[in-house]
Amino acid sequence: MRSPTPSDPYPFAGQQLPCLIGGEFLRQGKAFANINPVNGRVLCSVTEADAALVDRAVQAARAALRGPWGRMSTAERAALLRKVADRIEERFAEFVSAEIADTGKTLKQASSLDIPRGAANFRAYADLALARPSECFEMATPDGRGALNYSVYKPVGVVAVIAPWNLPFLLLTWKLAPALACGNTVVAKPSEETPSSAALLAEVMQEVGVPAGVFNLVHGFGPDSAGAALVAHPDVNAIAFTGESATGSAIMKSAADSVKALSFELGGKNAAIIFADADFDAALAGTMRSVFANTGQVCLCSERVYVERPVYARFVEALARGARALKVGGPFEGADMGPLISRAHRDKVLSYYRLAREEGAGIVCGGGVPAFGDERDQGAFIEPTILTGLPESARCVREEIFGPVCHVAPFDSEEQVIHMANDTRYGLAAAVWTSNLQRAHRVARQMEVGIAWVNDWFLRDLRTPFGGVKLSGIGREGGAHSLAFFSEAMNICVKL
Ligand code: NAD
Ligand code: 6OD
Repeated sequence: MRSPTPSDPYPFAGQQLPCLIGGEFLRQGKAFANINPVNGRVLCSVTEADAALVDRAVQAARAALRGPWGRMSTAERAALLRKVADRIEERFAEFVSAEIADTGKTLKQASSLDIPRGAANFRAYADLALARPSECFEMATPDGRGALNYSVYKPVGVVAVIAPWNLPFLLLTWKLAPALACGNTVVAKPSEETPSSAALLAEVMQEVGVPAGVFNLVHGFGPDSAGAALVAHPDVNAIAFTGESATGSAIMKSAADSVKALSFELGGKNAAIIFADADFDAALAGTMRSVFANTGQVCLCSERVYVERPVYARFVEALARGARALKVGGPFEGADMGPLISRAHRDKVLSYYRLAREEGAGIVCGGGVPAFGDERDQGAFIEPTILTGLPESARCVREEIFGPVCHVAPFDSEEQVIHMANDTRYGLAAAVWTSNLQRAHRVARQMEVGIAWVNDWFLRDLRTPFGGVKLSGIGREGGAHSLAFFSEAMNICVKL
């Protein structure tokens, strides 16, 4: 798989990205601009689906359930999903180009995480769907009747997949692949900030022969646009959504009228806990990653770092040294950190940098915007930032910022840090750094989150449950959990 070079063009330069509905690429109605966050330039325009186009997409998906897709065996569907993965790899450079153009993320990350995970998602769910066991219960009643109960798994129907902009391809395919593997048809809506990798995927679906209407793609915004129309549509059976907690809440209200099944992966305010007995260098490198990866725009990022007092000062100093050494720049500059997704998001993150000062934080490093003296000054770059000295009640310690920033606080006991880490309305992820095995298990288990890493961060096995508690989500995906959400289990009871 070849990574793109600066001479590889953005695949959709000067074009209008279409929606894909019932096997037809459609460019009609309104369009909006797709902006490159590295320099503020327009990359392409994007067809915005209105309620009528969303309705066509849902009807196409409904019709496709009754077509060849509905009659295919799991093995035939799995074979098609593997072809999708193969084709993503054949067009790897284009996918990476599309992803880095929309997000400005580093070439290294897009080539090693975002796009490979997209292909891996399709392969993983092809395998998992094929290997799915069925339950069987033999029963006998006291009056001598007997029966054999077995379970069959049917598609839920038309699934809406709504994705955010931070890991666009990884997160879209994370839901799309199991939805298709289970025999559903899908109307997908990527974020308005990141339409390009989804647009390429639409081409790939056509190229490998996924039947018309099985995968439909609509572009647009949330409120008063494609997103809101999709989640309110009465013919959508289930919604798999990743995004902000507030958006999840709005979607839940809208979906309530037609009682849709919901799976939500939402925001986080995740803690990293570093005990004094941790391997210092490993904890430092892991925390650098967990705070600054993808410019802090990963729902799993650590925005609260708790360090045991004996190593606190040394850890803060080393983290600040690491943050100052991060090279900030565009995808092809060998940078460690790209821009934020947009100027609007940068305004939000900068408002938290200002708020931190007002709340009395020490700004150990960063806190502003880098100056390049070239076109990148029109982009959405921001400095990696480390805060200290805030009370646990400060808004900067409680609210999700979603940027390259963390607050570092000392702690004195295991009991205290468990309380601090759990004292949040979110509950997505935690990272615990210690060389004491018993403490590792004890503390990890007490984290009120969906996933706790011990001595690592963002190490993923796609068979494991993934999701959040409290404001961080509803339900679990991953492995058998995704298969369960995207299927209707049915019991057949045969009298013996
Ligand atoms: P967002 O909620 O603003 O948007 C996500 C998607 O929802 C976009 O496609 C958007 O157009 C759509 N949308 C917005 N309002 C809608 C509405 N009313 N009806 C239907 N669709 C609507 O989120 P974002 O800013 O794109 O992403 C960042 C957020 O996502 C952060 O809060 C982050 O923590 C969260 N996130 C969570 C996970 C997880 O796995 N838990 C993963 C990635 C991102
Ligand atoms: O790795 C995954 O499967 C996953 N859903 C990651 C989410 C990352 C959030 O930004």
